[in-house]
Amino acid sequence: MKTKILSMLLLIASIGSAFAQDGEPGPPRNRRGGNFGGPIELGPNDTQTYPDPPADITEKRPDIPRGKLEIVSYDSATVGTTRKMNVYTPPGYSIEQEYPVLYLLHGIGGDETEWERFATPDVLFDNLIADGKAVPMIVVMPNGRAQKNDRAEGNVFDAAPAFAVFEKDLLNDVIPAIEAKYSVAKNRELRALAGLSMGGGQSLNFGLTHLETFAWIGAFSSAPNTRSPEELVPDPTRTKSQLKLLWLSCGNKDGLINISQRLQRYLVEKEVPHIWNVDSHGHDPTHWRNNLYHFAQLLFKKDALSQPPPTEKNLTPAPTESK
Ligand code: FER
Repeated sequence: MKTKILSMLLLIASIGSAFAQDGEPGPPRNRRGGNFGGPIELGPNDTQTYPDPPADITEKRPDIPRGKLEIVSYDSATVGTTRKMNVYTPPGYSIEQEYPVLYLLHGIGGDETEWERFATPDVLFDNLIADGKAVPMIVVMPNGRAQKNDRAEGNVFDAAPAFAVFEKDLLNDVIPAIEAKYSVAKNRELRALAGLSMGGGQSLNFGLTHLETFAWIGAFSSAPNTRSPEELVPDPTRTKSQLKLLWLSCGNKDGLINISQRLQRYLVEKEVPHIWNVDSHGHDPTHWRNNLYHFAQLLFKKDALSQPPPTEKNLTPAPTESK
């Protein structure tokens, strides 16, 4: 019961922090009926394939090596301003090695700090790396609203076009800035792109049409900015041969699930391997955190798409409230 109330409060707080940045408390103006999108219709394959992880995956452990989180500025020729991104370097980061990179994109109400507020990826990755569950990688959290004023202000939906412009900023400005500053691998097999909601749509739109740049793609609760499956995967055979991992997920209480379902159905029809995880969450940070946790463990590993999902048994069970 206590956990239920706590998670309800967290959900309310997260929606508030995602959308109440124009000084008006509560959900954004054009949010319909307390949930985005239309009615939710679940099919037989819309099931949870990866279990909810334990509650402590983002708990700071005092006894393990820590990575570093820093705000980095870069000059964006696309936008014509100096922009900011949040960058995680793993524990023991050294220029003697070349690291793979995950570019991680936020939602419509967020900015370069949103993932940190929602899921503390630095703690999540420190824990996964300490347990040998994820390979050391750099995680770049840029600002996906590619316009001069890139703060999440006013009606956040007005900036939707700037989320499309970000394709250029990412490819021409963000990636070169990261590759100039950090010791990173510069090939597609060691570059991943993932995001939540608007950032999920961006990851599909930019990733699937730039497989020469990204081989690993993750999209959690993708928003209506997601292009049609035919545009994203015009040549299924080619997509199939280039993708190392395509992770699609959505909560079964998320009114945007039809966006992910449309692509997922198409991928099935065209026999493009992918992971489809429909858990019991809504359009909320728990879904994003949990799916990042599982996605991160597959990244940059051999045969990621054919790894069997973990079962409840090989996960540490969440602590029970009372006996
Ligand atoms: C929409 C509903 C939701 C939309 C975008 C969103 C562009 C994005 C939500 C988010 O990023 O959380 O109609 O249109």
